[in-house]
Amino acid sequence: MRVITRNSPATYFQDRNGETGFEYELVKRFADDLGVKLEIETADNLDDLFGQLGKTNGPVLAAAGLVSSEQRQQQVRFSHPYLEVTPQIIYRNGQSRPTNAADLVGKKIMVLKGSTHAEQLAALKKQNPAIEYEESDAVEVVDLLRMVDEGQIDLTLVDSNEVAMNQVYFPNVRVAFDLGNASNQSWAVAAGEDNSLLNEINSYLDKVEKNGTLQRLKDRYYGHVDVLGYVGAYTFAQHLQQRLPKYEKHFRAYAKEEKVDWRLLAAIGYQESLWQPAVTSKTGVRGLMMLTQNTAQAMGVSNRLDPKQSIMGGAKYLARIKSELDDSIAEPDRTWFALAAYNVGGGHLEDARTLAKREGLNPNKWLDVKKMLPRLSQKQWYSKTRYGYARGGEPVHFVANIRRYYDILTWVTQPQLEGNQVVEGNLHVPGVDKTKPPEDNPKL
Ligand code: BLG
Repeated sequence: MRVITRNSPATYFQDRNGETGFEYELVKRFADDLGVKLEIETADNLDDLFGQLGKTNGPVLAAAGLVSSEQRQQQVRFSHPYLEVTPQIIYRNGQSRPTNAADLVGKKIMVLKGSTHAEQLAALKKQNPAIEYEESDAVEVVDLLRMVDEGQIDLTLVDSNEVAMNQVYFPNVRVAFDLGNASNQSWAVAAGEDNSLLNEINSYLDKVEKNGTLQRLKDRYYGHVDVLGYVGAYTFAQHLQQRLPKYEKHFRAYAKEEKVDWRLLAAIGYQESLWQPAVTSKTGVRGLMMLTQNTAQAMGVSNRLDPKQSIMGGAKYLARIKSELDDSIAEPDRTWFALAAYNVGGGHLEDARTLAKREGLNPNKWLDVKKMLPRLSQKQWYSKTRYGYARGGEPVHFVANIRRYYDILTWVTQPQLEGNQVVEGNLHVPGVDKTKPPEDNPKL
């Protein structure tokens, strides 16, 4: 089955583990359900995308964050909706905040050529001819947000899901106001009489809506602001730019040495200390990776406040506790168990697994064991365990937060620089090569 999409974090992109993105994950499950092979094609811009879809026969669908509009319905057929989005005017923090359409006058505005946002601005301009805007087919949504973030343009108009996802890259980007009503994203197939593909798509989308798969995907891609809060999301974006570059080379180097993913290590460091080397917890645990005195000693760390040593110790400890986990625990759960053990210790984690078994749950599934961990702080439960009391709620939050940071880090870091090179300061926004100045950047 051929799928036409766009190369952007909300749709489809490559990361170290291969192909990913919200649309990709949704459409891959669909292909797996049908038992067919997926062939992904990317279109450079929206006009191309609709052109490609129109030209083809055979099973082809477009999964590219498309909103059905009257104009588009003349060209293609849309599926049931899977995501509700609202178009939002975006401005730069520190500038005066536009609050209505009249405030768009005199501003430098850019949107994607051929987008529903361009259609919306065209309609506004009819009522208010003083509004000026530019349509570009050389950019993606992330580029537009970056240009606002860096002050190259004043405003853009993008969908709320893109804002939610990209907030963590762009600390200066803010929502000015919603322009118009919510609309729905759908997949599209070529115009025609044959409804067989469209029917399959619709029953698949109905199914993932009912069984919760769709909601889980939405949470993972668009839920950061809900989980981190707006302040947390800006703060993370700021720390990504200001703090991570100082430690990135250590994360990469020791992750490589211990054969763990450096982004996971960096995510632990963020959860532990917000990437600050001199922190001490109430319990006397210290440093960027928050090592206890015992752990530090066992890992050969003489100064826990030295960020390089701390990261070395954290990497070693993570690799060690992971290798000590029961062989029956498979990935990806194995990684979540290792994180929990990093925080609460292997003994208490074992206790929670035992409790899970007693309850008829699966001791090898993180989803089951995380339900048991909080019981380790209740006497009726911990009194019957081997290692006794533990603050079992803490590793549950710990793992959830780290997974969130890890997801974000896998999007913002450049996959092609993985491996043998250790490169400093190469935060990457998909679609834009941040290592090049704007004038050398073919996308801008
Ligand atoms: C962890 C240790 C584990 C240890 C557990 O504590 O520290 N991990 C590291 O040092 C990396 O080795 O397991 S044990 O050896 O089996 O006992 C349990 O003691 C650290 C945790 C503790 C936690 N942070 C890394 O996640 C912490 O500081 N909690 C207190 C927070 S506060 O002071 O109440 O805010």
